[in-house]
Amino acid sequence: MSRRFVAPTKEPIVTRPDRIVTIERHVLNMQLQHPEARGDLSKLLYDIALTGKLISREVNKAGLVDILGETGTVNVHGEQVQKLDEFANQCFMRTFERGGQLCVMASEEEDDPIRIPEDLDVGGYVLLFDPLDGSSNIDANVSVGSIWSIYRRVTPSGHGTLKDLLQRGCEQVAAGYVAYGSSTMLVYSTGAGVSGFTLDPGIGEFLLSHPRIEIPKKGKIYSCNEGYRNLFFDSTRRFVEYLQEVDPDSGRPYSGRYIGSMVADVHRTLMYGGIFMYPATQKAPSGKLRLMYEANPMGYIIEQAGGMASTGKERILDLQPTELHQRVPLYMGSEEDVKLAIEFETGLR
Ligand code: P6P
Repeated sequence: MSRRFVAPTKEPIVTRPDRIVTIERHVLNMQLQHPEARGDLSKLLYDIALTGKLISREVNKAGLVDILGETGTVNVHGEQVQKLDEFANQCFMRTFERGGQLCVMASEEEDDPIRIPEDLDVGGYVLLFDPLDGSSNIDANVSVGSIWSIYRRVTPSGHGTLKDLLQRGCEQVAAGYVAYGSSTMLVYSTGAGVSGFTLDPGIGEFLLSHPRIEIPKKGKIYSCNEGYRNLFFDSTRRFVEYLQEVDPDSGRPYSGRYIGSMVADVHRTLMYGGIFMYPATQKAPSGKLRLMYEANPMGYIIEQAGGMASTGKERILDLQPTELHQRVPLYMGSEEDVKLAIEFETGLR
């Protein structure tokens, strides 16, 4: 008679190092901790994983198939839309419009809110996404990523509106990203810490590889585009110069690392510590990165991992959005490093 498997420990399955945990199993275990949950958020997260697999497959063969090059169209920000951008955008829209969990969506690639087709069901959640962030790097085979943010709707019923979309980042119920790099990683949080999954393309599963990601309280890496140094405001320039001073007792000089792809730069910051910053400049007083589908979801992940995400003056997740594609200066990463940046940007240093 076969012996029943006796678990070697009562540790929850999602953190037991001796088990292979798929993201679907992880999501289900998280749901089971909320008896009131009906499973709609779980279905959304399953579809995030599906979308990540579909986009990963295309990104990883981009060099082989004539999918590179540009569609010749331009998005709302005046940027050339790469074919992979459009493929990723369509992947998100087609996957999520059919699920029945959303009342409205918004994409970096779409000027206006994305309405759920009339013949399909609407639900109680809202999704905002950047389908393929960093896409200007695709032709150079640099890591790119998808960023997504999920809220509960605030309007009572029917199709969602801008009011459902323009919520503060602290109201997010889930957020995360898929990094298409040396491996494809899905990193997400539903408010109880950050978990990372690595795609095994051989079986098409995201497997739990980083059960609980926590960012170091202080790092040794700063990340910004120093090509704009002469456009930085004085406070920003002085902060960067401070990090570059030689003072071994305080761990300076920091190393400079900048990939130019937000998902890659933030993922490195999450894993190693330090600070990623895209500050306001004299040319772009609101910075470049978008609040709703870049700063808020990445800031949520960084905070859930024990870090901080600030505009240099206030918490990003406290900002009340006014426009769908609004930009925001951002400093995110290790708590001590972001606090130091705030001291410079608020004139305390
Ligand atoms: P810059 C990519 O185009 C992107 O939106 C982010 O992924 C990245 O962090 C930033 O812009 C890079 O901008 O001005 O340094 O090229």
